[in-house]
Amino acid sequence: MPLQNYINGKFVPAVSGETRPFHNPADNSTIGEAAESSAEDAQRAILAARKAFDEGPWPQTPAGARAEKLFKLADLIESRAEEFAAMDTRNNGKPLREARFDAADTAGCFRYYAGLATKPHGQTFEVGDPNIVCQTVREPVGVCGQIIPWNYPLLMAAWKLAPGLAAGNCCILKPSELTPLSASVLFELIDEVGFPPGAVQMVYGAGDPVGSHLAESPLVDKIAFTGGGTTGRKVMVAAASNFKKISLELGGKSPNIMFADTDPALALEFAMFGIFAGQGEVCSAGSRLLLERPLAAELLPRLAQACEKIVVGPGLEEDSEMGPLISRAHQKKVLDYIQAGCVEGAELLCGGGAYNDRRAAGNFVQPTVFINTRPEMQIVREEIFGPVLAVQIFDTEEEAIRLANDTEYGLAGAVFTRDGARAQRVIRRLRAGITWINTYHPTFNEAPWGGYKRSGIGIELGTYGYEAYTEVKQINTCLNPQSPGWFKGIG
Ligand code: TXE
Repeated sequence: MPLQNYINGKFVPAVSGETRPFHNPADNSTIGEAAESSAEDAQRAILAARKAFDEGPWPQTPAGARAEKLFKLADLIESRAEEFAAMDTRNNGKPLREARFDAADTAGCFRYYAGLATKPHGQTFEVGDPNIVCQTVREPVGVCGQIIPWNYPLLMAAWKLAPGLAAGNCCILKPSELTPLSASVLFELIDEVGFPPGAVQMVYGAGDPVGSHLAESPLVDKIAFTGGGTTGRKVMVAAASNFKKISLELGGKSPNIMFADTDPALALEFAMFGIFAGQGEVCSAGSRLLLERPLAAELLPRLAQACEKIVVGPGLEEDSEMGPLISRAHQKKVLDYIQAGCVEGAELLCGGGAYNDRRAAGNFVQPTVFINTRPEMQIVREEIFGPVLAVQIFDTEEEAIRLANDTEYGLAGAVFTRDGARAQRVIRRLRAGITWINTYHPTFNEAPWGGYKRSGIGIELGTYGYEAYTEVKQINTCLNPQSPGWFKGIG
């Protein structure tokens, strides 16, 4: 049976009855169909969410009771983690070991926000009038539309739903039309936990009309979006209609900076892990490798050899270290970028194409490294979102910082060096929101995640991510009510 929407506490097909097939990127076989919704389906979800928020009971449910449901959901996810991992691998392509990590992280995300729901959130303020107690409380924003991409189908659902629900919002999730699979089981578990109808819903379908309807609707109070910049801009423009609260998590072209005193073995592993984890389809990927010249001489020949040894294959095969890209169209886009790099005069250190063997049926691209790049090249400036690394060489700390910041993006970045003071100096001058010293990629539910510059607006995860799903209300209480004596003719 085609995967169904979850609206007002029930699994339902699209009003039109239409469906859309989805695929396994390792061989492009069709593995199922999901509801192909229209604006009407989205509208039904919005109306149910509006009622659930305006009339309750979810926003009024005590934080402890909300937390209990999210803890239970986390337990259920954990108990089916292996199944979730296999689903994301089949539908997204990533190796099983990565999908297993995502499943564990998803449970952890629900658990973290369940815990946070019951922690103190308000403040009191010392104000100029001794008769006034001035305090703030945090309240849910309202109906939240949550639009997610295909690179972390399950985990991105958690990043959106967990803080949204913990704070008492009514959430409508729109998964990517390319990766609907794991969300269907997530919503089976949500149904099993039993949230009030309309508190948490899901609508499958295309960005336009489903995502665009959520972004435009005056009945939606907040839109949270993760995806590409072009779509992000459309979402922001649509959201301006009723001044929705927005959060946008967009792309990146993040620098992985390595000074010459870095242990070459460590440098090699993290250069590769930074870009090839998740096939490079990771917003925070270290897609630019900035090497201090003496390290480059030693590292690059080793990097070329090591890339050839990466086991590229179907994610469901346990020994696969890198899987296929999400779709034929995306594979073509990445191969076109590689072509553009060659035309612009960059040199391929390794990789550069697809495969002619059994992998030809899937969307595989070889781990690819470009050297002899120039800062103005497309492959250095634009997000490729695939296994393509651009190497840039620097001679001084100042030059490293300049090259690192010479990008429209500002999501992530790393610096590798044994000089602790230099590491701090460089990282502080990096115009990016998520940074690492002597490592790359570790991401924590507890810590804020968000980009500078064109990489987005707002912050997810951590306490910041919870606050982003709340409004702040100021409450002033007078301890000694008396006439203000303002209008002389009264009384
Ligand atoms: O993403 P889209 P695409 C980047 C990456 C990639 C590029 C394009 O560079 O190559 O974006 O990817 C929904 N109104 N990232 O086209 O379109 C869509 O259905 C509302 C980085 O696949 O951004 C999906 O659910 N919603 C990124 C979601 O937006 C719309 C992850 C994301 O799809 C919509 C993915 C509309 N008009 C891609 N049109 C990251 N930051 O991690 C589409 N959508």
